[in-house]
Amino acid sequence: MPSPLITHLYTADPSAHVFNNTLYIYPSHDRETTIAFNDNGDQYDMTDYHVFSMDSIDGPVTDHGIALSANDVPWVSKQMWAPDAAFKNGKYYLFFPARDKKGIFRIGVAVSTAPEGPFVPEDNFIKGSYSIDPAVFVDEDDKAYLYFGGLWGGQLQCWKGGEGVGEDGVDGLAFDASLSGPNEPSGSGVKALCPRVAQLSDDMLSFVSPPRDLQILTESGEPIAADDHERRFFEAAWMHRYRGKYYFSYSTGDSHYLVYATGDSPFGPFTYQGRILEPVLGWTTHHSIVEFQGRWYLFYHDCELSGGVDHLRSVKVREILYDEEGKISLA
Ligand code: FUB
Repeated sequence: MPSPLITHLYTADPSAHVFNNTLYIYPSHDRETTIAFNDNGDQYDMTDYHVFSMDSIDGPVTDHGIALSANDVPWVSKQMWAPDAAFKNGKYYLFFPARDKKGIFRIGVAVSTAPEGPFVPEDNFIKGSYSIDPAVFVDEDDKAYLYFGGLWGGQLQCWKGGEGVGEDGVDGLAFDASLSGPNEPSGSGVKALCPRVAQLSDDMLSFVSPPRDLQILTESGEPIAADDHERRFFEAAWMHRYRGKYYFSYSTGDSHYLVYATGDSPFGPFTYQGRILEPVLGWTTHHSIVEFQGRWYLFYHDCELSGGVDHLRSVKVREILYDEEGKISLA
């Protein structure tokens, strides 16, 4: 079994990117808490982000220290969850979810001139943003997209049809706090909730248009069903491109798989392809996929270092391979 890459802190939800020939990891920073485990994820009570880097996949990992703290973000109340980062316009952008002062998960952005930060946050969250686990993807034509969403504690199921832009600032959706926790749609013939995608403005600070559903279909072209817990989207969106195809990967949550789907456009639709990683030790599973020095890697986390404590996770890495049809397997 691979060893944790970082042992002096607990780290989770690793978003890995290569900037200036160096591999940077943007993870959550897990911390000890007395909050009991619950299905709302209250035990994931993080307050800051560190950025890490590696010059080679087997080399030492450098901790660049605190890159952003909740105390520095005016709109945040608590729970700085899984972040991601991107480079565009000569700047580095850190996207992060957290609860706002009303307890609603939103997505914020912070900017730096260096990949390791420190990052300076915008005063408010991205207008029209909601839920968790932002993954930012800058395509070859330099257009940038934000993928996001998470069920249960991630509140995706709390956003239901509304008219116009509601008081919570989300176009066509209204927030229903009574649906927090494990209240996703269920029942035969019901479609699973979709992850969301929005194109980002050139300055990376706002959505070009309201987020839309990212369709994930079965091989026969049907939307994945809500009760198909081994394949339906739960959280941990990630987008990468391989040989001209778009790969959307994600966690199935309560069935604990990392799976992927492929498509021909960053907006989808995507067709389910299979599993990348079987369940790890711990409830959550979350990852990123990146090419570094000519090989492809899966960054993920498990709870081996903490002896199985769900909210104390550690980042690990494994090489992945593609076959001739572009199917992913672990090396
Ligand atoms: O780290 C907190 C949450 O746990 C993340 O946002 C989810 O993806 C899960 O890993």
